Amino acid sequence: MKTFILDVVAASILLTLPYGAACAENQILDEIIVRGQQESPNEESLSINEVRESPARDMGEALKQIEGISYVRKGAIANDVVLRGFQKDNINVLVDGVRLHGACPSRMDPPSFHYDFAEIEQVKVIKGPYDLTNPGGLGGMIDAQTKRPGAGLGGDVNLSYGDWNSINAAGIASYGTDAFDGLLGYAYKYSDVPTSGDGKRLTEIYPATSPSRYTSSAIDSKAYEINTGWGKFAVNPTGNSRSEISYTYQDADHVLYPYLKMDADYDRTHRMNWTYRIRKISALLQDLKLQVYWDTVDHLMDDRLRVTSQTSPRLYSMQTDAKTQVYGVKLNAALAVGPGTLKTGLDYYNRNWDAVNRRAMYLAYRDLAMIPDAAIDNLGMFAEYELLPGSRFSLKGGLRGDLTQAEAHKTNTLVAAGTTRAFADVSANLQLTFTPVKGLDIFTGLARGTRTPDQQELYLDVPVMMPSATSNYWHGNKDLNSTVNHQADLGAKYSTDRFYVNASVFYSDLQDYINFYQIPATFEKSYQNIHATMWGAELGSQIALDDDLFLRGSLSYVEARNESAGRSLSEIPPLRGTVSLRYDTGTYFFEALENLAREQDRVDSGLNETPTAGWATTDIKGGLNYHGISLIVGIANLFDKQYFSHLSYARDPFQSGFKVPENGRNVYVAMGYKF
Ligand SMILES: [Cu+2]
Repeated sequence: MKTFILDVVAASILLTLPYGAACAENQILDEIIVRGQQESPNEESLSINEVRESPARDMGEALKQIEGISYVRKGAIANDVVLRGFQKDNINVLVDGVRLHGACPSRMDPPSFHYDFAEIEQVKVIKGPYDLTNPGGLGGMIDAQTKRPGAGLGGDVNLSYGDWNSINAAGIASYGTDAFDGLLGYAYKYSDVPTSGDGKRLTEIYPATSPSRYTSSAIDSKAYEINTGWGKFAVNPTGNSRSEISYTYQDADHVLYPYLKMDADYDRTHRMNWTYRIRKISALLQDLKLQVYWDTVDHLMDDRLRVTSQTSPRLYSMQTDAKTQVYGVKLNAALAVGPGTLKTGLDYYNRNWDAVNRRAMYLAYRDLAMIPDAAIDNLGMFAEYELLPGSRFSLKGGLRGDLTQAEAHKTNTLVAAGTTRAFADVSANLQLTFTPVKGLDIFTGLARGTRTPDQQELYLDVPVMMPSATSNYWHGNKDLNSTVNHQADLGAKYSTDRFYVNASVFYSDLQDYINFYQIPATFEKSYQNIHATMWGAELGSQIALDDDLFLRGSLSYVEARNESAGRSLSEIPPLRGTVSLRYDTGTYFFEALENLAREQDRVDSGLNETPTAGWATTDIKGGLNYHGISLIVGIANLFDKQYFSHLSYARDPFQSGFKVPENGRNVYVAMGYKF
């Protein structure tokens, strides 16, 4: 393996030298132009090339490069995306517009865990409740867009290898003509347990007295092993129409979560998506798209790798067997009306969620309807009008209405089978972009976003025999209301071909924000509607200096308050920033990146959340790009710093009680070949 890598390095350098200057123009300049001139100040994007250069294990981790995005870390993989402090169902995390939900009630498998990098071309981010084409997403939307096959025969092979035997291998083959195209892909990911800056494995964070500590044989086991296979096939019956069907199967095996008291035995995911699209049907009807999708996840977790399992009559003392399924249909149209475009659509989805918990001792492994096979049905429609850009003012606004029903199909101690709730929600926004001089865009937005409570927040039930300070009764609240977010955004972006700077500020007033809390004077935790406010700001800039040097910097800040209780909200990321300097000729590059985070001392005292210290780490990387071949060598956390992200400690349920440190120094090599 090592000699092979060295051979490739040597061959690539020899091939490259005579051509260095010729291929100079330059992906980074293209990125500056896209970010500076093609995206609104409240939009961001991440290309798959940027992901490939990073040591990120999954999309949740890779997206932290974007201002305003951070992630919850539970172990070596399966990081959960956080956008401006908004988590979970407060944001929509989609793939090609498909709604996808994880099965685990502890979010071991967030949506972004269920697709592989290699499936994705780029990720689009909208900050704030400005997407009306999907229900929910009151904090924003993250949509991963999958690769589309090009003309002729094509392929893409990627292999990365790094410390802790971490492997990420993927291959795609595609073929396309005018009439049809298709692709097939396969990806394999594996890693042993990473070590943090103190030299200890993530499985060694527990004291010797903790019953949740890993058994001696599990400490050195693999951290995860994931196989993903997918295919996409499309026909173009006429020059203006296209029908596309895609299917993905993912099998994740033995995924460790030191953040929790259990680990995943497996996650098995099916994703299917079919679309039919016709453009330019008439002068009025510009675009018509029908989409039908289905996905399902089967997740099993237990404590068989922990000391808690060792005295139990079965392999495990606690287990959760969870299944979820989403299917939906969307019909969207774009019409040329007056001086602009009217977009309108009708959509429906059904999300079912069933989690069965089994525990030893007094529960005698009885089946408990932790999430009582509960369904959410949502029917919505929207209309949005956009004045064609080109003048100094561009205006966009719209309205969306949703009718939602939640129903439990099983009985638990909280609800009886057949219990239903109904919700009616209205979302709306108005966005104005003013361009006083070329290159300067000023964005203002006013929006109302909503989201309904999910099955877990409504109907969850995890009884304990004797609730205590260390063993709380965790349950849902079937009387929760939908959250309504009234948000204002102000942003300014200035750009030229070689430079952009983007600054944005937002303020959110959240009525009926769904907050996880300790019920006073009890040993119970549940969800409550509170009045909350959030505000924050982001700053991003990228500059092409002379001599192929590029400077990039970012800052993200958010502050969130529980106004009902007069204290901070839990799990809010601290002030963060990055600064990087890159030398990039278009053929080869070298980059040094500094990551910085301040202390987070705005914590939720009601949940006994504790402050997290600030930190700074350094990453370096360098590489070559030549005629479709790329080679990257990087060192993340160069100085092997021991540090913690604030979002690395689970409160409840099945909390382990320990923070998961970030990875220590790790070296990685990534190779790619595209034809
Ligand atoms: Cu789980």
